[in-house]
Amino acid sequence: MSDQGIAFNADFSLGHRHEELSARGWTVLTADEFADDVVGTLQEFGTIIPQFNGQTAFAITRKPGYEDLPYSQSMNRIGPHTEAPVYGPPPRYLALHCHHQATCGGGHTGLVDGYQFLALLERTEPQLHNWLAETPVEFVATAKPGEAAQRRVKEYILTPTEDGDIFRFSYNQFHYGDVNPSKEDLRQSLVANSSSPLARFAVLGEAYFIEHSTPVLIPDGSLLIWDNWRMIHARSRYTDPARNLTRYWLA
Ligand SMILES: O=C(O)CCC(=O)C(=O)O
Ligand SMILES: [Fe+2]
Repeated sequence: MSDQGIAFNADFSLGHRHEELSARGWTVLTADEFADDVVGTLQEFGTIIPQFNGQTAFAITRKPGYEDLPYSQSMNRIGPHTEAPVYGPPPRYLALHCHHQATCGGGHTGLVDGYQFLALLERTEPQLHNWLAETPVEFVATAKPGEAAQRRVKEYILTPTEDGDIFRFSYNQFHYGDVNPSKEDLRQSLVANSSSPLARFAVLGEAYFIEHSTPVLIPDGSLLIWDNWRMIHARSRYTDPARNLTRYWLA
């Protein structure tokens, strides 16, 4: 290896990003920190795994057919959620590589700490917290809105594992009974006018997200990585059709 190669590796050490990810639950790598090697860089954080469609890289950009749906390939708002709660386990980390960020004032990826939300519930809503600890919740995911194939799982909102606690939350699931709801599912909310503990949990989670989340507008070329067992994320509505990101799931 040439001296230049050694200097290159030293300059591009990502130790501080690993630290930020574990301390805060999310980090942003600037383009110069990973020098175009997205896959090689992500492999420092985990193993890249297939998503709902079997692909390891998924385009988050506007596609026709989803105009009325809270779906990643629409320009609509997506409510607070953890990714792929129907997986056992869900992807440990999520990454979004931004090719072109929305320039319309929307399109923020919001993040908030789900463990902190649960800790607050334990203090302020002990009965609800107990209910969550004792009651598994069903999660359903249609791979793509309107398709027949579905995954389902019954899991606790917080599942302890040897590798860490897995937190699950899905606005779409709690309101519409599916992580990727269809237009029919959207006609009625299961949370509005419901007094069930799960509906209360959903409302409190949304309120916590609104009050405490950090909106991130990923700069062009940068890579946002977060801990999907810990953080709740969401997306604000946007109108710039050129917004274009690639999503990765890491085990
Ligand atoms: O578009 C975004 O910023 C994130 C969308 C989202 O939640 C996802 O793709 O999982
Ligand atoms: Fe998501």
